[in-house]
Amino acid sequence: MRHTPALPRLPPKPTQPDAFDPAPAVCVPLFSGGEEAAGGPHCGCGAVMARLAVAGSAPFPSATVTVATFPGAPDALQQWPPICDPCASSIRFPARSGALSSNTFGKLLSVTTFGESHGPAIGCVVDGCPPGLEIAPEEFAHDLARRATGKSRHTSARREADEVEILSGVYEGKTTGTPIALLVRNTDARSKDYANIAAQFRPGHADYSYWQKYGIRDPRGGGRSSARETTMRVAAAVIAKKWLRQRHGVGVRGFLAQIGEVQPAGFDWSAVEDNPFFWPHAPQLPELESYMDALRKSGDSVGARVTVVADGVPPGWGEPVYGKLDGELAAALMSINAVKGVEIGDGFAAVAQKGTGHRDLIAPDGFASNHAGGILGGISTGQQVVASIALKPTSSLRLPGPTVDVRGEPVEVVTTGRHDPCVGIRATPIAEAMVALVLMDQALRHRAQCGDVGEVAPRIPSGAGGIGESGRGSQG
Ligand code: EPS
Repeated sequence: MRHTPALPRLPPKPTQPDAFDPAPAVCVPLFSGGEEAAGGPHCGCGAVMARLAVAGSAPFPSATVTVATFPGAPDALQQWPPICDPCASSIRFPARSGALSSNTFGKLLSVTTFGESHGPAIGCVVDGCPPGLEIAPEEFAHDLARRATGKSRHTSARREADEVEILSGVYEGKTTGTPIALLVRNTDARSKDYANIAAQFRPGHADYSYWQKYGIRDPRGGGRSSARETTMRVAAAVIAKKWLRQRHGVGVRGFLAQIGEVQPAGFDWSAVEDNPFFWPHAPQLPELESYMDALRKSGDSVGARVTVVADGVPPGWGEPVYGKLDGELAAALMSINAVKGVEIGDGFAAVAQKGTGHRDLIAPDGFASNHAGGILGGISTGQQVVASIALKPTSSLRLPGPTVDVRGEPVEVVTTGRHDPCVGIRATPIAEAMVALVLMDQALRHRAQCGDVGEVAPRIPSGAGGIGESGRGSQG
């Protein structure tokens, strides 16, 4: 994808000082979220205290800086703008990575989701997508259907249309570089299913922790904690997947790597999209069907493991030390409902390995294995990026169990309604989505900082150890 500006460039205008134009003399220490300054100079340039107040919420935050009145601050510095250059930059981008209530993630590509399971709609704003990417409402249908409920008897029976409306950021079929707002209306919520448990806490569910945190919650379908929210992650990632494919030849795909005790007995990528489980070994499907049928009849639920693989990621994506590619993948994947563990490459198996076994030997014709999951030092190596997640069993069960109500009184809870006996079955497209969004953000950040570096060493081919290349999803 290449975006060509339609008009010739105009000659540059003389630079105008803007509202934040800094006076270079002094520095103001900054504290996000309106906290009081704790003391100490910000950059050793003779600072005065200040307060940074972030108003509004991402993706439309605004920031104001006020010089605090405290003993010793020179009078001349009580008025705006006494600020030095390094601090000015942090004022200009104050809330980008620090949206206060954490409904936004990503830096250069940021995604904000909103909405509850039984509200009128859910939606997202994707900000930072480069202009000129062709995108049409129909392109969202495929991945949203892969994630949707009601597609087989093994998932929730709720039937949502999951139709994406593009509200902004796209003109004549192309992204304009402005925020892309996507909306999906909720059409099949059945809130009466939740009437009996509105004042109770389901064991193993977010009911209790939301209540303690906010003192209020929308109990209908779990409100904001519902997996319904993941619809918008998948929708946002349709944009990221397309950009990654067109711009870098990167493909992101996943599969169900374990359900309960059952593991794939073979591996074939072409089998994955042909069954409702995203299972990579077709001969096991009858066994899985019976397993799930028995589980559903029993009223219980089960956990699962999903693995996501990104092919074609070039070396160099990821920012040490606090923006490591693996660190951001872990955070993004961990933010998916029910996820309790994330592994990159061999993950926790590395605990029992020796260095000689774990290191991925390098030769000019390629890496000999991929225990690292395609990331070293937080930066991609050019091998497959491999991440796996562990999902807990669904906590909404029709089998009774003891709990307490909002007054702390003991009660027995029974959850009726249309729940997934294994949330992992629908998690493959969601995990792919989070990986794609992190990769696109990191790709844009790599271009922003290191776009001029180019390739300084011969690229080592991906080599052995790719998922699906050695018959069983082995990593060499
Ligand atoms: C969910 C409970 C069920 C699922 C829902 C996730 O919702 P409800 O009881 O409100 O029908 O259907 O999943 C979706 C609606 C979806 O689109 O993924 C939960 O508690 O997380």
